[in-house]
Formats: sequence, structure tokens, C-alpha cells
Amino acid sequence: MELQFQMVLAVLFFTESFSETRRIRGVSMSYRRFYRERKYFLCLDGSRLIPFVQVNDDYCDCADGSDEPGTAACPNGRFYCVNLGFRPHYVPSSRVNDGICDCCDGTDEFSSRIQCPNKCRMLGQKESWELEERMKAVKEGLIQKKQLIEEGVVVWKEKQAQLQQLQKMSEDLRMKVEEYRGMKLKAETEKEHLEIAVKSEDGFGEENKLHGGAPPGGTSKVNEGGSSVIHNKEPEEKTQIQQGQDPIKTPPHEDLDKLPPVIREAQSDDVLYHSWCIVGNRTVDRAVDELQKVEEAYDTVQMEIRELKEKLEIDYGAEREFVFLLSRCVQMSVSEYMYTLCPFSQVTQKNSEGSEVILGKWSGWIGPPDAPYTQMKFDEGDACWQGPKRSTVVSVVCGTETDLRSVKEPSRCLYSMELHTPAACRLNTLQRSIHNEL
Ligand code: MAN
Repeated sequence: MELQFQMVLAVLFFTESFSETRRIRGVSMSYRRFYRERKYFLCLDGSRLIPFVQVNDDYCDCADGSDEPGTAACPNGRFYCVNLGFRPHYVPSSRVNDGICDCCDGTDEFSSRIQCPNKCRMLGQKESWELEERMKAVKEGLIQKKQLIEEGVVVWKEKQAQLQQLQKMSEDLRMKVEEYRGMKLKAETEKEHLEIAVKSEDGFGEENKLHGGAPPGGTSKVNEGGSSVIHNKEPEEKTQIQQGQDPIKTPPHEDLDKLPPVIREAQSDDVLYHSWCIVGNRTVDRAVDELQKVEEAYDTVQMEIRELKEKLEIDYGAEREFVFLLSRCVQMSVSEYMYTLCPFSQVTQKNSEGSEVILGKWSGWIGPPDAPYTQMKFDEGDACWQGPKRSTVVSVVCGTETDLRSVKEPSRCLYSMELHTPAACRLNTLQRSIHNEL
């Protein structure tokens, strides 16, 4: 009799605890208080009061599906996986007993045709190992980041010194340009005066004396045929020269020095006139030539200053931790292409035949406000055939090395890359990882 009583009690206890388990199946710890055994159950949206026995009875009573957290009866219900040893999470309750293991503890398949082994412990261990590795990498990255910042300081100083040097060079060249412009103008004016003198009917007048004057006792005329005739003292001593050629004039004393000694020594007026004109023309040509050279050098230096200033104005991170990338390019080969990323400059793609296209030029940082230095944008690249101009977004991720880890083209001519670098490691990356784990 006593044994029978004990058996009845055991059956009652089992039934009771089974029904308790059934009622709270699929309910998270924080919601369990709403599923405590009482006479009635109030749907969580407050819309209906139903007898408590109708909770998880495989029939949907509440509009929000809250009476059936542990069955697939309500289309909008959600099942809570406890996943002890790993991370708890919700799955749509339509997945309960559908023959697929959704929870790592297998609780979503409690009366299924399949067996779900409990993988939570294994997943938890794997995750904490990964987290440890990640933390180690961040710590290591943070140490390297310090060195990169120091490297960046050197690069920054070099660029500043380069700028100063270029500015000095530019000032010197500017003065040279002025000087050469003056020389060119002087040479041209001298040549002009000479031409006027040669063409003038009166020959070498007083005004031309400065520049040579007429040949001793002679005048110059331009003939109908376009040639100049130099009239010397003796008519038979006429010397004809073609228009455009240097006329014969008396060289000014100071210019005599410019002539080669062999000509100076010849002591012949004709030779001296003619030679001086050659020298005059050469002086103009040389001045034009020299001026062109210094002007080109000046323009080049100006361009370099502009480019350098642009580089120095770029945002290189809160501690200028990305400056070191100014002097680095990273590459990755994917299928038939070689991709090259030169941060703060451009991204290129070279095919196996060697032809290269620009996938974008530096545009700026586009990370979210709380982590601005996590994404770089390069746009205005070479145009895609019948498509947009190529552009690239680079995700900048904390890593122990500075290298490209992936290159993709998710949509035609829009590229995405992943750059790993210690410069992207932040203390809160570490804190966030730990926080997520907890
Ligand atoms: C080249 C490459 C590709 C791109 C096509 C578009 O082949 O730049 O990445 O998709 O052009 O025509």
C-alpha cells in the first residue's frame, strides 16, 4: 500500500515537472517570470487572457505568438535556445522540430525524428580560443602600432623637410626666371634694334649706335628681291646678304669679348660685324632656351609643392598612425589580376598582359562616426566599359602585419578590399571583443 502511494506520488511529480518543463520550453530566463504556473496566462502583448494549460499546447492563442514559445504553432513565435556553454539566442519557433538542428544544445528538436548532439561546449571552447587569439593579435598589433607611429613621425619630418627644400628651390627658380626673362628681353631688344637698323632706308642711324651703328662709312638697304645690300665706302666692295641673315654692323666694344679669339684677331670689320650678329642671334636663342628650361623647372617644383601640400593635409588618424602608409604600397594577386593599393594615392589592377587600370584615386575616410578610420574610399578611377567609373572601398582591419587580405568585385567595377595593419588596432577593439564574449 505504501509502495503504491509512493509510485503515485512519483508519477504525479514527474507529470508536474514535465508539464512545468513543457510550459517554459523556449522561454528565456528573463521571461520565465511570465510563464510561472498559475490559472491563467496573459499574452505578452496584453491582448488576451487564456487558461495556463494552453501554453505550449501546440495551438496558437495569442496574436503575438507568446503562448507557444516552445512549439511551431504560431507563425510569429520565437524559440529561445539556452545553449549552455555557448551563446543563447532566439530562432523563429517555426523551426521547432522541423528536422534541422538550430540550437547548439539541440533543444529545438525535442521531439524530432532526428537527434541533435549538444555542440555548445565545443563551440564555446572554439570561440574562446578565437577570442584569445584575437586579443593576442590586438595586443601585439598595439605594440607594433607604436613603432609605426614613430616610423610615421620620421616620414612626416622628411616630408616637411622636402617641402621646405622645394620652397627654397622654388624661390631660387623664381628669381632665375625673372633674371632670364630680363636677359631674353634684353637680347630680343638688341636684335630688334638691329633688324630695324638693317631694314631702315637711312641705315644705321644715331639711335642704333648703341647697338652697333652703321658699318664704317656705309649704309644698309633692303632690295626689292628681299635681300639686304650693305653699301661700303667703295661701291665695288658691296656685300650682299640674304634677308633674315645677320647683317654686318660694328660690334659694340663689350660684345667683342664674346667673340672667339680667332675672329677677334682677324681684325676685319666685315668679319667682326657678321660674327657679332651671329653672336647676337645666338644670345637670343640661348636666352629663350635657358628661360624655357628654368620656367619648366619652376613649374615642376610648383607642381611638386602642390602635391606635397595636398599629402600633408590628409587626415592620417588621431595619432597620425597611418602616415607610414604614405611610403608603402601593398599588392595581392587574385585570378588573372594583380591589385596594388597605395594608400592615400590610388588603387590599380594589372592584367596578365601588363595593361593597368586605375580602380580609384584617394577620396577619404568613410568609416562610421565612432570608427572613422576603418574604411577608405578611392573613386574616380578609369571608366568601366558602358558602366560607372571604377571605385574601391578598403576595409582597414587590425592585424599584426600590413598586407592585403582580400580583393573582391562585388558588383561590376566596384571593388572591395581588406587591408590588415597594426595601425588599425585600438584598445577598444580589444574591449569590444571581450564585451561581446561576455
Ligand atoms: C576589366 C576588369 C574587370 C572589370 C571589367 C569590366 O576586365 O577591370 O575587373 O569587371 O574590366 O569591363
